Amino acid sequence: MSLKPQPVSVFGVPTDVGAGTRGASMGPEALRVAGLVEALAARGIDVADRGDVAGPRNPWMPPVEGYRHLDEVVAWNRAVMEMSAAELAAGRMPVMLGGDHCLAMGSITAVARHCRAQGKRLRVLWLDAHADFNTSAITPSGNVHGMPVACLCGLGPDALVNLGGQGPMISPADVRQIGIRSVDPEEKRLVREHGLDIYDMRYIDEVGMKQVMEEALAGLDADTHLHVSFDVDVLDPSIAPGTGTRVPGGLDYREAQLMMEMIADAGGADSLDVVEVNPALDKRNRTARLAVDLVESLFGKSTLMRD
Ligand code: 5AB
Ligand code: MN
Ligand code: MN
Ligand code: MN
Repeated sequence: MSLKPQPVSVFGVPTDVGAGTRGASMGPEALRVAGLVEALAARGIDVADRGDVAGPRNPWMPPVEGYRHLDEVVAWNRAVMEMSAAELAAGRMPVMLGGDHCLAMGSITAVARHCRAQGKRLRVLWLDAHADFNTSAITPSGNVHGMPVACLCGLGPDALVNLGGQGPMISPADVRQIGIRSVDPEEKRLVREHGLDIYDMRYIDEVGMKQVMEEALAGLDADTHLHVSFDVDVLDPSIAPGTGTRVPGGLDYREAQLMMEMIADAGGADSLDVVEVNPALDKRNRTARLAVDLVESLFGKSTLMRD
């Protein structure tokens, strides 16, 4: 399959209301400064920068009944959902620049509704060190960026599960998680119970990224919408220090690049999140620059003479 020549709309979501460390709110600007929009334009892609969506400030309060900042999380996700839905309806590929990973609830809710309306199948690639499958009952932190996959699968508060109408929006069978290496004890039980398909770091070590991606992308066809949710903490902290929840033992540069290249080879993504870039923790915008480099690979940049 060759890359779909679809136009792209980039938008920023400058908030960290779902995170436990402040600073991911500066992620969109860091990604722009690293040249994300220009890099796509240089590949001949029709790309528009829609600017940033707006939402409430981070009140920086402790969790209430297992959630931190639930009202603010809902407000930001509604804005993300509306922007993503408008771009999908216009036939454009939404690229959401976070912001923390709670925002994937808004983007994926929009994508799931779009798929339903178009009779398409959905495949979500969740690239992350974490499974993000906590609930208010089991979360060790109350931070909603640790809960988006569970909420999308129907395990969460009504305001998030039914953000785009009657949820659940997706099923665990739609999701492939890659790069996982930090799952909380109760979260582990829950991902097993719901049968999430997890390609953890040990599996990547054992069989290699090539086989992992062949398995994660198996069964895609022209009627499948591919959503990629790229949490930069999937990368090893030695190459991507600018993120709030660093876990050692992540993807090295070449593994990450191959992962993105193989997505491009499979036809590319139809929607994308780039989240959890935290410039306050970064060194000279290194993490944002690496994210841009990898997004270029996702859009078909090849290391050899293949493009
Ligand atoms: B991220 C943790 N599991 O729930 C929790 O960065 C971390 O979007 C969540 O993957 C990390 O607080 C959320 C300990
Ligand atoms: Mn995440
Ligand atoms: Mn993560
Ligand atoms: Mn994080």
